[in-house]
Amino acid sequence: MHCLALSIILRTVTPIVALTAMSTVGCGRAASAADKTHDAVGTIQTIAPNGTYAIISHEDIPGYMPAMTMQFTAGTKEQLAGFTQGDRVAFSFTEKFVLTAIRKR
Ligand SMILES: [Cu+2]
Repeated sequence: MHCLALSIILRTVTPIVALTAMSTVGCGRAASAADKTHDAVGTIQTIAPNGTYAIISHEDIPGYMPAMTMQFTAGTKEQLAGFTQGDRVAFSFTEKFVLTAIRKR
């Protein structure tokens, strides 16, 4: 009886502890330059056949980059599924040019 109750409590508490630990780590790193993201708007020129990157012509990003055509790495394997050449997109990316978000506009 006690073991069952403890097991239920542990199952309930563990994900919360894990989430708290993750958000604590996230907060500690939030100020680092490597985690900084930028927002941009552009047009997709190419999607890699394996979905690992996109070449996007982006508009001027004030204070960061002038308009140019460049490669962005997909953040996940699924991220660029459903996008194709010519799509107008709004997207965010890290200082290493990894996409953190992308949507059609
Ligand atoms: Cu650029």
